[in-house]
Amino acid sequence: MNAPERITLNLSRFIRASREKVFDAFATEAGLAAWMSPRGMKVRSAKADARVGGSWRIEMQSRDGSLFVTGGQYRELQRPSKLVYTWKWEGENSPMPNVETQVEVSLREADGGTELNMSHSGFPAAAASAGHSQGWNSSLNRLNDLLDPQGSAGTITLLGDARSTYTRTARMAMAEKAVAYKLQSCAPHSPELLSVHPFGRIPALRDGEIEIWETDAIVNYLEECFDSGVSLRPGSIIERTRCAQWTSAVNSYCYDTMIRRYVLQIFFPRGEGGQPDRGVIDAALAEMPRQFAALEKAYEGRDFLAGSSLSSADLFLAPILAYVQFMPEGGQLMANYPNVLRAQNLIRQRPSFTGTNPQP
Ligand SMILES: N[C@@H](CCC(=O)N[C@@H](CS)C(=O)NCC(=O)O)C(=O)O
Repeated sequence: MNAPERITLNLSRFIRASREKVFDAFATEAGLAAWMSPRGMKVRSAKADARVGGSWRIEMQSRDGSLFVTGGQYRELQRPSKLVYTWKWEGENSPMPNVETQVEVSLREADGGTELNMSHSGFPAAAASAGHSQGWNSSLNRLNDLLDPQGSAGTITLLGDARSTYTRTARMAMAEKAVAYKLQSCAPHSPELLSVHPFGRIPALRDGEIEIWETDAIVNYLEECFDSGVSLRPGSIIERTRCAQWTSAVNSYCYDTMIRRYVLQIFFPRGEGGQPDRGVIDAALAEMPRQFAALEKAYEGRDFLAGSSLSSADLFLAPILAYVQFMPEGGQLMANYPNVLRAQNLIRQRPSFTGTNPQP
């Protein structure tokens, strides 16, 4: 009987650091401890006896405390150009029990940095290879954070437009969480954007090979992956649920009324002769008091929508209300809601808001 065919996963990436630094990140305990787990997990312990026949072992820990342990032996070490080592998961959370695979990493000098080519071979099934592809892509993003002078801006790009409220929400989330990124100017439905977002809306996020679209999903990704001590999802169940509730309400009701049928109707008129359609605007203005009344009540006795601290729900609303207040009729209407004004005046003082002004 033929042996079952094994699958090989091939990955490559450019890292803005010398080959020696990249090599050492794979072959020293301090190096491995600093990056060798997907985003959102940490390395609890790392061992590396970097000589041929020497062992390596890593304990990765997820946020809920679960441990994932892997290790193996170094088979070839040629600093700074090549490493070959075996890989075998251990313990109760092993995603691939009793299977030994092999990792081969080659490092080539390129464009002031290192081109890393990796092949991880010996997977018994496509699902196992796909799972490891996700894990490696995320871990290599962390390797990049560690070695690239730009940190996470070396892998994270937000595709969007600084004028878009949703783009601003994502940018505010990154500013609040101190996540470095690049903003790539991109229009809705442009080919570049459609290559990431099937519905062509902005923003979309690229983190290396990982692509995320829909703003709340982007916030979620940041929240799961970057533990800077700032959380945009409240800790208590009720407040976390309020955050989800207000995010949904702001997206489903306020954005449509306040931005799509009011602000955009004035900035990008679609009525007869390229004029704003007054009927559309008046209908939108007529719906706003109900929305402001709900917001006024939510802000009663507090400064944030979901409870006692800033949450992602506030980041969805603030860019919308900034536009509404800027418009003559919108500004007049908003003046009737002191709690809303107080909360907006507060959030507008945050560096995440001032630093993402579309017209700095
Ligand atoms: N549900 C999307 C909405 C994003 C969205 O509508 N963005 C606007 C710009 S602020 C857009 O792309 N508009 C283009 C269009 O509606 O076709 C999200 O949460 O990201």
